[in-house]
Amino acid sequence: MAERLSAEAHRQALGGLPGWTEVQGRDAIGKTFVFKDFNEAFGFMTRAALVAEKMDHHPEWRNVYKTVEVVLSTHDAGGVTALDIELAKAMNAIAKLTPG
Ligand code: H2B
Repeated sequence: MAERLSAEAHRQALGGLPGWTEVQGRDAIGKTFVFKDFNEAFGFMTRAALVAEKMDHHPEWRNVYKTVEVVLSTHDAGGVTALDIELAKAMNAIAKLTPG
C-alpha cells in the first residue's frame, strides 16, 4: 500500500504542482479548476475519471457548471501519498489539453 508522504516530501511535491494547495484541517491536497463552460469541465472530468480508474485511485470532486473542485487523498493511508501527486499531475496535464 502507498505510504503517506513526509511533511517535507509533501511540501516539495506541491511546489511542482501549479494550483494545488493543502486542504485545511486534513491531510489532503486540493485544486479548483475553472473551464470555459460545462462541456469543457465535464470533458476534463471524463478524461480524469478514465485515468483515475486505471490507477485505481479516485478523486473527491464537485462540479458546478464550469468549475470542478478536486480534493485528493489516499483513503487507505489516511493522507497524501505518491498516488495523489501522480493523479494531480495527470489532472493538470489533462486540463491543459482541454481548450478554454
Ligand atoms: N482512491 C483513493 N483516493 N484512495 C484510496 O485509498 C482508494 C481509492 N482505494 N480508490 C482504492 C480505490 C481501494 O478502495 C480499492 C479496493 O482498490
